[in-house]
Amino acid sequence: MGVVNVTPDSFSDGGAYLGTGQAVQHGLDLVAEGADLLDIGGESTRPGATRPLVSEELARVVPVIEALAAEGAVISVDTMRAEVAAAALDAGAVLVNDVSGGLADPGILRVVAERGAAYVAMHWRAHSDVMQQRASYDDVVREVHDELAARIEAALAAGIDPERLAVDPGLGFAKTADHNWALLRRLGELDDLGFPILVGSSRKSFLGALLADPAGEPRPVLDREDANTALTTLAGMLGVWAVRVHEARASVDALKVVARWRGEDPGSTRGRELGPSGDPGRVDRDE
Ligand code: PMM
Repeated sequence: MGVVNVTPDSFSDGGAYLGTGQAVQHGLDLVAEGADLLDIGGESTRPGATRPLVSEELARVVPVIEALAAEGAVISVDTMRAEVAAAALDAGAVLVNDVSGGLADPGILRVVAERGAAYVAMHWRAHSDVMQQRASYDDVVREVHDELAARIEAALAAGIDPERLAVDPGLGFAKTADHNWALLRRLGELDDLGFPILVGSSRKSFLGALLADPAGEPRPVLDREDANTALTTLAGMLGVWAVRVHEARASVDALKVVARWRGEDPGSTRGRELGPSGDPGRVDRDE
């Protein structure tokens, strides 16, 4: 999943692709690098961020989704709002990536269900301006597991197709670096939720801290790519469904290595798809 942030303030690429034309070109570049899915977002969720107006978010994402869908790209919309999700699905998106897992705007679950769209429920506790005050856990992996289980229940109760649902531990959202590492180390404990897992570690500050210079200065965001590729490899080996990344090529290469190492077809990094509505189950695109 390649990230296209159409925002002025995302932490790693804020403002870089704010114009529709720039965002569309960036999306096409990600597809050319091998991204299977493009995640278009119009709201920054960096720690401390305040929210855009609904009208601003719509104006950012809808034209980009329309243009990229017209080019044949598979589109996900990164939004917590039912109204934006509906407009994005109308514009050609097929998946709603909701970092709040339905907590910010419960109406989003019904929108996804009614349209038969796919849905990613991420672990989340609060909006970005206050989320780090909620980064307190006795056992982060158990609590993320149980809180995701509750979001799965809500999504299914709203009528979302279980074959079109994935979950995400939400690295960096109400989590410290230690919490993120615990979740990555014990990612397998989320398997019993029974849904495909998406992981988004790309460029996040826990990697900057890991790679800090001797004076303790975090590694700049654009220089965290190699470490992220290492995480893509580990995530691939753990069998995650998708990784959410800002640059696709290195992660696609890493997943090809994992596939070959497993004895699978390295020509494809695509595993289970959250299949189109009506499919009996998750399908393998390359079968
Ligand atoms: N991280 C960000 C935004 N959206 N969505 C999912 N499912 N998982 C994530 O980890 C996630 C996300 C924040 O990163 P960005 O500002 O670089 O897009």
